[in-house]
Amino acid sequence: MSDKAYAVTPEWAGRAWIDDAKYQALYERSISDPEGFWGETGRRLDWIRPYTKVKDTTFGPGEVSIKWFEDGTLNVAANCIDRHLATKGDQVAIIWEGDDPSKDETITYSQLHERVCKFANVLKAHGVKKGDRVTIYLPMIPEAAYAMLACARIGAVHSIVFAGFSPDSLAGRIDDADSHFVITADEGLRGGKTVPLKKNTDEALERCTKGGGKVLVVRRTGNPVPFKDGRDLWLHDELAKVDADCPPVEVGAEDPLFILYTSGSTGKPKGVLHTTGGYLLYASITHQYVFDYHDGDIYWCTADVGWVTGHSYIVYGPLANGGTTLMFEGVPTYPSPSRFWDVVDKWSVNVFYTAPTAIRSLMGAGDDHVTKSSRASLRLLGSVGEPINPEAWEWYHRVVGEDRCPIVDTWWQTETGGILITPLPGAIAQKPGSATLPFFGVRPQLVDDKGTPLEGAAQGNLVLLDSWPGQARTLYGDHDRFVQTYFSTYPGTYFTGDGCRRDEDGYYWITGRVDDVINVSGHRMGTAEVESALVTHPKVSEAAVVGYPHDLKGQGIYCYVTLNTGEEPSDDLKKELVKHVRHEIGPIASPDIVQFAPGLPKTRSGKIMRRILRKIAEDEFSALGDTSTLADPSVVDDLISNRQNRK
Ligand code: 6R9
Repeated sequence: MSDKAYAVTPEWAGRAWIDDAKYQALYERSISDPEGFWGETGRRLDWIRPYTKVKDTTFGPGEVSIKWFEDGTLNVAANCIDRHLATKGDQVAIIWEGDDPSKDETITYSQLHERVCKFANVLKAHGVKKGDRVTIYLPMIPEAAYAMLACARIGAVHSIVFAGFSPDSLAGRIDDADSHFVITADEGLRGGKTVPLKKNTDEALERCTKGGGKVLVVRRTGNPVPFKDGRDLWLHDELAKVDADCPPVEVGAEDPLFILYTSGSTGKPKGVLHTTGGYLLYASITHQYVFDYHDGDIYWCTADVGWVTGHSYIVYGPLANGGTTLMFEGVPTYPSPSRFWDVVDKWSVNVFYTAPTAIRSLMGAGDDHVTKSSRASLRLLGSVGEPINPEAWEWYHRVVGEDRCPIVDTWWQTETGGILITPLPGAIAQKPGSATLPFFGVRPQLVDDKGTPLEGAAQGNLVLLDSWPGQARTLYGDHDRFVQTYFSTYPGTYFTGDGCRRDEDGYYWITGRVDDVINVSGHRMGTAEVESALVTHPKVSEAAVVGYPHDLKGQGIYCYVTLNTGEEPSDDLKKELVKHVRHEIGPIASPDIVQFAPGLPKTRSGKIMRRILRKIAEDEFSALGDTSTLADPSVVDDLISNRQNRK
């Protein structure tokens, strides 16, 4: 091995589903015979009508079309619940750990079945049908999982909007999905603070121009909230009116399961659409092999169901596998930075999956918070959402895992549905900071900016040469944008938007986004979204936003703002602009740095040269490169002398 590596221990090679020999053989097979490999693997799901076709996919050039198991039918809720009832009815499906450490609940598969059926009957009673889009704006409470599975049970398409998004963001997503049913809660509770979800929903619905309809409200905190008769419904009232008999609807493998909005290079979020059969199969197989999940294991993914990680690895993957999945309402630091490890001990968690930003912040809080817990139950650790720096990886390994637990650094995206590049813990030696090798069926390639393939050890742009079952099929209502965004940069391949290095051992090291997407605390954010929010402020004329390296968040948000003529820059105005962006998009989009700039560096054709802005934000202005194409090179001097991130 060319770098420091952590070999697979004999114990792991012996106990894991996949050891080195199996990885090699199955990977080979999955690439040389995808039809055969996935055709067999697809049988891990329960099909109503078994498929006869397996793979029908093309990445162009020209038409892009992705279909898996096209003529099969199934139901996702039946796969995640009903088929486990005979053997696992009394096994816990979901452990819910509240924000307040004294509040928790366990839900068995039988209970889950009853609750999801009743929930689905409430949806049906209010006219929700197969194919309808249902917007879910909920905190991390079991009802979020019930709502997802209830939609799946009746063939409705859920669109979850993270509970940290603003009313404006919510409204945009309700309208884009043309959704006429919203599920929310009176309030959320995180780190002891309430989040006004119902109030936000009311505001969002006032702004909607297309979507809207009924609002189903879960009572979470019980604090009084406004209620609109005829439109708003209390979940507990509605549940009292329905029974628990709700047969699962037969759904085509290529019928939509959910839409999930994610940031791209333009201001408008993209409605990534996932379908039923291939998605569930891929979530299920990756959950089993990557986390080496065995019956009886207690598995905890700390993500929120508002992100794709919560979809695939809190709800669909673990439940499809008949597992026990822990759902956590709170935050890593409440009531103290020991919270994660207290929860691990409380429920004897075996597999723990979190994000580098959380690891870095807990690392900063000091080892004592970790070492005072036992963590004896932990066997495997995971990381997702952004590149993990080797120091954080080593700390996670040594302090949290006591050198005993392998770490799976899993690279994937909202669009990929499930994990694509990752070590398998019984098969692949880990190198701190590398996502290592592709999962079955995944064909990564590095290309230079012209699209020329790079062989051997190299650095370039990461593309994928062929489809896998979990891949997104389109952007909701905008297939052209889907083709344009992912398949036109390097025709015939799926472009991930990530830069990547491959080392002498063939290991992949993701270096971060190469487009105008930044990754703040593991959350994807389009710089254009933040810019659009800034320019809606009455005093702002123009704005340019870039990412810069941030110790805890991975990347921070650096905003260059040009004010309207006559407006005076001030610290108060900076604060006001930060507040404005939080209000427009949500707290996850809080600018870290605002720099007032009388002018932005533009080419003669009016394009902002972000390369220069990035360098100045990084405090690396000695290496600005060629500035001769700028319309007015003198703006750069002002930007440098007023730079806000001096190291
Ligand atoms: C699952 C998820 C996707 C972007 C992706 C990449 C970054 C995710 C990573 C990682 C390095 C990892 N990313 N996992 N970078 N190592 N293990 O996060 O989906 O929110 O769509 O973000 O996140 O840049 O392109 P999503």
